[in-house]
Amino acid sequence: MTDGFALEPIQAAANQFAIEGRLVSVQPLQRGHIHDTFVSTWSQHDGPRRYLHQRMNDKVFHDIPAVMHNIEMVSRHLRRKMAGADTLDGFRVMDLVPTREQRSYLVCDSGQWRTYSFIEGTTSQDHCKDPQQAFEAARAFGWFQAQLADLDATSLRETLPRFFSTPHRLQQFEDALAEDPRNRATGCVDEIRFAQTRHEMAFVIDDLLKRGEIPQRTVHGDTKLNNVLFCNTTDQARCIVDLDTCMPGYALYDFGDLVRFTAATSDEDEQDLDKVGTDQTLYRALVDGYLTGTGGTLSKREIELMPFAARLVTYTIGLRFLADHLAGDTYFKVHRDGHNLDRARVQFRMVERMEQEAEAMAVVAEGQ
Ligand code: GN1
Ligand code: MG
Repeated sequence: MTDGFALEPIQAAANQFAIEGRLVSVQPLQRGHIHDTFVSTWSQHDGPRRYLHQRMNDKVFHDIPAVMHNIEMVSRHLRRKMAGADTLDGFRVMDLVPTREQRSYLVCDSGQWRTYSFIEGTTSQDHCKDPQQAFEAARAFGWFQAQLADLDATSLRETLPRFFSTPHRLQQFEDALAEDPRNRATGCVDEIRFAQTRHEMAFVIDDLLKRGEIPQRTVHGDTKLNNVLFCNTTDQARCIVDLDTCMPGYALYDFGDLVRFTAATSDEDEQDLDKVGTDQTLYRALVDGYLTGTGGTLSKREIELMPFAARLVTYTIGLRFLADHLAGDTYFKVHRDGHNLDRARVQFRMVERMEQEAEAMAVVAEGQ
């Protein structure tokens, strides 16, 4: 057993992928709230090599073929632009390792698995160390989105319907509250009230999209800092990972999620709410990095909405955590009692802090 996982099924799955050499070891990687992730080391003719394996969560992603289809479409699009080179503007693309039967993922008794080559010489970070790193992360996600502007959006499947829609998240929260299957509502009256008093905010972006005032774009959809791989020697962003939620959405979702996570002064599940807030220096670095990365592709309206998006996405993720707490923790992995409620509290406190700092967070767009 390793961290609660039986080793044998993981090794058996890893051995089904077209990897040369002998499997030496496999270890769990604590990453994300959805999939189970492991790193394996193989002894190959030219030395050891590492791979990353993920058992995909099919309770969250009901249509794994569609998820894999999207990842392949996006990777192929980027690779076409690379025209045989190893990198594009200094960025690499994750290599999916096929199964021994030449499929992009494996279906076996222990679940549905995919494998990537590990990009050596890089690391991912859970905490932002300085403004330069924030700038780099934002530049990378902005670059990524700009590269997807000429990808035919109809080629992507909507793997999680209305994933980015705050009105939809509000409805899911209201449904969980109405059902209250674990009788948890009485234990989170303040959080429920917080969610409900801000419900008007939920409709702003969807209305702008409907009226065509901001464009729909293909977005990454999960722009946590730890979804960027940084070069160990130069500290530059080298690769964007976790393409699970690459779908049509709105650009500002990616920016908002970046602020929520990367500029946070605390962990996402911090229990001491006095520590929660948004670091304004990191926030400015994220604005600059994102504007640099998107390279002039954002409209004036989008740029002006950047601080609002930070608040909205933080509120939206808070709604999702609270809804899952009420529903009995069926979506996000939890590691302690009340974990989702703690996460929701952090998001809501962060929204409150951003409301207080709205003026300082304003972004002025130049020109049209
Ligand atoms: C989930 O598991 P991870 O970290 O890749 C979630 C995101 C949330 C995030 C909150 C498919 O992402 O949408 O923003 O947790 N992914 C899915 O930490 O729901
Ligand atoms: Mg993710």
